[in-house]
Amino acid sequence: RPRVLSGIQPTSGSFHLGNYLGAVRQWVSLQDTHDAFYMVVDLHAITVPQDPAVLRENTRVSVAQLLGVGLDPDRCTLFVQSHVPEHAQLAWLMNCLTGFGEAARMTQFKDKSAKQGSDATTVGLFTYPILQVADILLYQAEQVPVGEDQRQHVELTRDLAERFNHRFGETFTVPQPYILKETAKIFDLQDPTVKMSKSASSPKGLVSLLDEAKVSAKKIKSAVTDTDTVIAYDEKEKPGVSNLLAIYSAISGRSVAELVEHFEGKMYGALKTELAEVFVEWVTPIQQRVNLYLDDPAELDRVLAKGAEKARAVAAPVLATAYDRIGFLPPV
Ligand code: AQP
Repeated sequence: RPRVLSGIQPTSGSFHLGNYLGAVRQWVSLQDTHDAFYMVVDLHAITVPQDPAVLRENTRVSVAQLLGVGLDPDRCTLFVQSHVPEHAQLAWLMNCLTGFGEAARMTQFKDKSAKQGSDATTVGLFTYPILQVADILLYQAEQVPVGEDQRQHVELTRDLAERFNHRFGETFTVPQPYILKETAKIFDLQDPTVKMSKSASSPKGLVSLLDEAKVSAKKIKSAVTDTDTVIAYDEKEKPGVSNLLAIYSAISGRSVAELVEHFEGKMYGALKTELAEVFVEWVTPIQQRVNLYLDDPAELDRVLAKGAEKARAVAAPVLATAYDRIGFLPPV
């Protein structure tokens, strides 16, 4: 079975629809066909300030959500990044192989640091794509299921794997991004030209999985569309309507073409109302399952202990090989 690896930040507690449709949904289906490693990336979360108690709580909520949407610890390896110290260790090696200019070209860093201003931007935020490189290479992952915004980081991973292999001998698998075209980028409901993101300027465009379903339904019903009236898929001319169709299609399993036919002759209001209903029906049982996991902290601990053990069994020998290849004296 080919190996996949991916991670998600525990920064806001609830995942949003972009996280789910762009990445996590694929994680669930890949469990059956791939040797899958998934983690909650708490090391990445501290690249921006975190309240310790909130971070701890959000990490548990993130794990519960991953289980609630269908990850099965018997069919995948689910763990918390800081439980596997090899991530930070391999990241140092990768830092030392990365050019400063190369890191400075990462568009996510440029966007986020521009929003924060240079005094609030940490060196951790600057090097976080390199930690991500280590995350992926530690598991010799062949594919990395992510949203479009992460493509550049997977490219960096490929470059660094090749650089390491070239300088020190064949060591790392060079991974491929696994990005599904239909849900590669889910857009903000209020501004369908920018990606749905938890750091959006207005919360109205963001649909969070754990928000009260009524609140999300209201946001869907007030999504921005356009002045035309025809329900059709056209990302350029009709970004708002196309985004709603992509979300509807992914949640319901019905193709966009089928939905366009279904809505023929109907107004935008019909699409929004129906999608709001479909969303509430879909998210309610997920929220119930998440709550069940949150009510059983002992079970969450068991899942994470087992996950960390399985992850370390793969990561430790890979790190040891990299240490050896780079010329570190073996510990005596
Ligand atoms: N809008 C999106 N469409 C498709 N995929 C998306 N992802 C994020 N937004 C979209 C994918 O979700 C996975 C987890 O990303 P993350 O850990 O970076 O999550 P986040 O910090 O919650 O993402 P945001 O909202 O995009 O964060 P900020 O506001 O910090 O920029 C990744 O695979 C990502 O591609």
